[in-house]
Order: sequence, then C-alpha cells, then structure tokens
Amino acid sequence: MRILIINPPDRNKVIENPDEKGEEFLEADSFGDFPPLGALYVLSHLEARTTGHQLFFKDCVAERIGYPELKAYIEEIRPDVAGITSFTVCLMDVVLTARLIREVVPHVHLCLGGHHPIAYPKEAAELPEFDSVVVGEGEEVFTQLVDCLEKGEDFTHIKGVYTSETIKHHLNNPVRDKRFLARVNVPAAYVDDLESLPRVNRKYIRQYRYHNIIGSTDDLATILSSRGCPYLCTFCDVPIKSYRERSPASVCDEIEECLAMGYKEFRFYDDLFNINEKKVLAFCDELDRRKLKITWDFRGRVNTVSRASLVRAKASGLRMISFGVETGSDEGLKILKKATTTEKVRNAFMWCRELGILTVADFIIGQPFEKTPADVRRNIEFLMELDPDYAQVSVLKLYPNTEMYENAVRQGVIAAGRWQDFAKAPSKDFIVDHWNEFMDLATLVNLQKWSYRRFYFRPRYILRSVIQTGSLYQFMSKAKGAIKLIKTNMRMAG
Ligand code: B12
Ligand code: SF4
Repeated sequence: MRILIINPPDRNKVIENPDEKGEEFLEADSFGDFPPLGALYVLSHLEARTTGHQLFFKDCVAERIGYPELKAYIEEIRPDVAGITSFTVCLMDVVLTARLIREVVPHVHLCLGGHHPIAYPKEAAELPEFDSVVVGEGEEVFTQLVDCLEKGEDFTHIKGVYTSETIKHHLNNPVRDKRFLARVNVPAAYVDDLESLPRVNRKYIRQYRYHNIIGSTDDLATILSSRGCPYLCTFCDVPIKSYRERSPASVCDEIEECLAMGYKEFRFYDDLFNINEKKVLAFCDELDRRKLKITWDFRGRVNTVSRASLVRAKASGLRMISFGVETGSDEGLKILKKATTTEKVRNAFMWCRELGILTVADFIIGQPFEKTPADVRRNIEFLMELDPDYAQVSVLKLYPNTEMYENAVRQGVIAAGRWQDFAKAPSKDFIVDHWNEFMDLATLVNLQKWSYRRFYFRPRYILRSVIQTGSLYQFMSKAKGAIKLIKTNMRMAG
C-alpha cells in the first residue's frame, strides 16, 4: 500500500495573541522550526516492521507549502492510507488537509494521530473527516492498523485506535490511566519500552534544514532520550506523566547515525532531559567512551542540576540549557507547583554562567497572582537578575488538561467548554483564553513587548552577544531577531 504521514500546512493556526499575525509579534514560532519527530517515529516503525509498502513523509511546515502545492503532491502520490499528525491549535489545517486528501483520493483511509486526539479523544474520533484516530503513542498501533487495512480486517480491537462508533463504548465508562494526564479517559496506546522501538529514520526529513534562532548552525537534529514528565506544573499539558528512559548506548548510536548523515548540532527535546544527575552523567560517560565530540543542548529543570554535573556535561560538549523558570518569586513558583525555589534557579543560572554554558530562561507573564503591571515588571526584574543568554517571555495561555485551566473555569475567569466546541467544529476565529481577571490581553501583550525590550536592549547584553557570537549563522540569527525587536520598538515609540 502507499502510505503517507503528513504534518499539515500551518496556515490557519488559531490566534494565541492578538497581534500574532502582525509584524511586531515575537513569540515561540519566531524561534525556529523543528521536525515532527513523533510522526517520524510512527513512519519509521512501520518501515522497520513491515515490507512491501511505499512510504511517504511530508512536512508542509518545513517546506512552507500551502494547499495548492499539497494538492499537486497528493495527486502525484495518491496514498491508500494517510496519517495526519496534529496540534489542537492547528486543528483547522488538520481538517482542511484531510478534506483535500479525501477529495483527491476518495477511497483513502484517513487516520488522525498526534497531540490533538490525546487531548480530545472523543471530539477527535467524532470528526467526520477521519476513518480512525489514534489516541496515544502511535508506533505499534499504527503498524497494526495498516496491517489490518491491508488484510481487510477489522481494526477496532487495537488499543488506542478508535472510530466515532467504538469510542462511544468508553465514554460512559471512563478510565483513569495514571500514566497519562487526567483527561485521557479512554484506553490509550503506550510504548512500555522505548528501547524496543526502531530508531527514527531521518532520511525522510534530511532534505529539510531545520534551524533555530538560538541554534549554532542551520542544520539541527532534535533527539529524544526519554519520554514523559512526572512533575505536575499547573499550567502544563504535557500528556504523559510516566518517565521512560532510553539507554545512553542507544542514544549515542542515534547520534552517530546523525553524524554520518551530516548533522552538526543536537537538541534534546525531552520534556525533562535532566530528571536526575545520574542520567546526565551516564550520557556524558557514553559520549566520552565513544570519543564523540558533539554540540548539544537540552530543556531542563533547575532543581536537578548540580555544579558538578554541569562541569562534567560542559566538558562533554553541552552548549546550552533551556530552563522553564516561569516566574520570579517563591510564592509564584509554589502556586505553579514548580517544585523548586528562586534560590535553586539563581544557582543554576550562576553555575552555567561561570562554566560558559549558554542559558535560555522561559518566563510566563499574566499569571493569576500577577494583579497589576507592577507585579509583572517585578517578575521580569528576576529575569534581569538571572541575566541569561536568551529570554523567552510568553503570555500565559489557558490550555485545557491543566490545573490552571480548571481553576480559571471554577473561578469564572473563562467559560467552560470553549475548547470542546472548537475541537468539535474548528474555526479560524477561535482565540486562546488568557487569565484576564486583572489585566486585559492588550495590556499583557504590551508588557510582553516591554519585557523583551527591557531584556534585549541593554548595551551590556548587546556587547556580550557580539563577543559571544561563535559563527556567521549565529550572528545572522541574532541580528534577525534584533532587527525584528528594533522595528517593534520604533513602531511602539512612534
Ligand atoms: C517538541 C515540541 C514542540 C516542537 C516540535 C513539535 C513537533 N512538530 O513535534 C515545537 C517547538 C515546534 C513545538 C511547537 C508548538 N507546540 Co509543542 N511540544 C513539543 C513537545 C515538548 C515534545 C513533542 C515530542 O516530540 N514528543 C515526543 C514524541 C515521541 O511524541 P509525540 O509528538 O506526541 O508523538 C507521538 C504521538 O502523538 C503519536 N503521533 C504523532 N503524530 C502521529 C501521526 C499519526 C498518523 C499517528 C497514528 C500517531 C501520531 O505517536 C507519536 C509517537 O509515539 C510536546 C510535549 C509532549 N511531551 O508531547 C509539546 C506539545 C506537543 N506542544 C504543544 C503546543 C501547544 C505547541 C505550540 C502550539 C506552542 C505555541 N504556543 O507555539 C506550538 C505549535 C506548533 C505549530 N505547528 O504551530 C502542546 C500540544 C497540545 C495540543 N493538544 O495540541 C504539547 C503537548 C505540550 C505543550 N503544552 O507545550 N512543540
Ligand atoms: S512544565 Fe516541564 S517540568 Fe513541569 S510538568 Fe511540564 S514538562 Fe514537566
């Protein structure tokens, strides 16, 4: 069979901030492109465990293509099965992509996978565009689904694979699987042993140059050494709570494979790379044992780093850590259930600075405990004190599946059910909710811009950036970001 896995165009993503479409906007998307690794894992499993199929992978976001180009591509490859990966905020494009494929190839089997059906199993299964949905980790079950489709057999016995009919059995009898966030209340597909999975085959994405404003090259490989995160931060909807690790040997095998393909830079996209020191040290040992000289970075927590482990990691090529700091007071951290303190945050940033490890600090403004612009500014002063190499300041978004969202509904800050309505009938006009009890969104966005200017426009910061810039690519990336900020600033001043 001809099987396509596709990341749809991102032309109709819902608006998360009011000036998101404006030139002034500087947010997560401006920071770069990353491969849809989960979808690639699904295809790679199918490739490794089956024979005789023709497989296709299309990342419309990386290719920056829209619907006319996509239509031409579908007419060319005419898939029998198409698996579409999804984010909830991109649901409009997911549905449009499904309709387009169906229009060109009416007999196609359309399967919806990815983050959206994990967040909204029922609503996803009821979307009329799809023949099946996969709730959870798709590698093993998508391969089983394809197998059933090929043989013309029923597939509804596969755990985590649903149709609009079969999901009904579970709706009156919801399950609570502690490995997932509470809202995943139908049996979901889950990979017990990450080591049992075939490695992602990057030959399907090698033609794309994924890059990032804070990277050191324009040819970056993302990689996962673990899945899941056991912490319970109130604003976060990372769907899988159980933590599973891969062995350092298997991670380093993958790194060697990537090096052979010419990748130069590695970003660990684990939800939580540094769950403990032991894990980080074991990885460094394996890198050193194999004499692998690579540049790598990860997303981590401050409470599990120690100075000693940072010294070790730096010696093994660690370039940068992105820390989710979120806010600048112990009281705020406690409310967010971050399980850390400002002292630990300070230490982590101080050690990184001493050791020459670059840092990214992620902050979220517009929290329920920030009641006035002065409160936000006070939190941003903590960012200034940390003085990281990069800062990302987002306005809090109320994603369902989170304790923060439940609180907002309970306290009447937002109406219940808006996301469910969107998930049933996605529309371009949907706007993500924020905590606007004390400050409206326009005020929060102005504070966000103020925060960026406050951080990036310091002469000392600019000088340090110029001195630190290690490559032409890095220089151009930083310059592009700076020009965008300067333009924003001029417009704000004018
Ligand atoms: C890396 C990452 C990114 C990267 C890359 C995303 C990507 N293309 O994969 C970047 C930085 C681009 C990104 C951006 C965003 N992200 Co993000 N991201 C993640 C993160 C941390 C890890 C994703 C990952 O690789 N997981 C590991 C892999 C193995 O799992 P997976 O992706 O879920 O894939 C498995 C299943 O979903 C399924 N599956 C996936 N695709 C398919 C396809 C088929 C056909 C099948 C059958 C199965 C299947 O099988 C896979 C293998 O087991 C997750 C958190 C998390 N733990 O999931 C958030 C997460 C996915 N992101 C999220 C969000 C909200 C966003 C943004 C909207 C944030 C923003 N405000 O800009 C943007 C949207 C991007 C866009 N297109 O506009 C939410 C999604 C919630 C939702 N319901 O949609 C998550 C869950 C958490 C969070 N709150 O940040 N993100
Ligand atoms: S914010 Fe980070 S540490 Fe907290 S639950 Fe989410 S992934 Fe885990």
